[in-house]
Amino acid sequence: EVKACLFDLDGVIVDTAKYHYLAWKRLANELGFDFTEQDNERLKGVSRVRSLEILLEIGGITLDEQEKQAGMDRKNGWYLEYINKMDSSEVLPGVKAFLQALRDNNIKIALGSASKNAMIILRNIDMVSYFDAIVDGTKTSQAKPDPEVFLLGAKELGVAPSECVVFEDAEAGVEAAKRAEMYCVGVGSAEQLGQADFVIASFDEMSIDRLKF
Ligand code: B16
Ligand code: MG
Repeated sequence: EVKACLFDLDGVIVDTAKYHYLAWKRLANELGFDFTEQDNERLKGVSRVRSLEILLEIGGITLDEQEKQAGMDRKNGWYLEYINKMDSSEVLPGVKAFLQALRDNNIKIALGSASKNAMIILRNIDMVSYFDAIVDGTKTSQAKPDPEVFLLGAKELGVAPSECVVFEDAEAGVEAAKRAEMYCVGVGSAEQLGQADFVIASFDEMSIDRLKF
């Protein structure tokens, strides 16, 4: 029986990937190379440090620890400028209706995001109150595909992993959910999220009935 649903943030509840992209691109350009939207696919669901490492690999650049920290800080400053302008109009289609249906059916709700900026985003889109537990990048030490973020979510909700369903848009996140031994619904393309138990293109396709497997 499903007792809880755990949601990734970026790519599931909102599309902040476009803001991450613009901010990383600006850093890449400052460092003297280009960074395409296709390159950005590699950063989805990946931690901030790992994102920087991938970016530097693409540019063929090495930085020392201090320069890396400065680069991440600059990128995050630009990213914050974007997310501080977000409002509830950026919540992806069908998300609020599905979360409300979960609440009406007494199914618990948690956030399981790698982002250290998750609280700012949830406040700006006015969705903090939907969540019974919020696990984000400030609470975890292991990045996805490590299952830590989802296991911590289940623990905070007081439910067993086998009673949880995870919604994820990134391959690393789907892998994390499966390693946590949770049921996983992919959000996006079935080709890319083959490891998920089933895939929806958007929450307009999702309903409580589809949780009864
Ligand atoms: P921050 P999610 C992830 O969020 C993003 O998908 C990923 O691109 C980003 O690098 C990561 O958060 C860290 O974010 O720099 O804000 O701490 O998909 O796990 O909700
Ligand atoms: Mg994501």
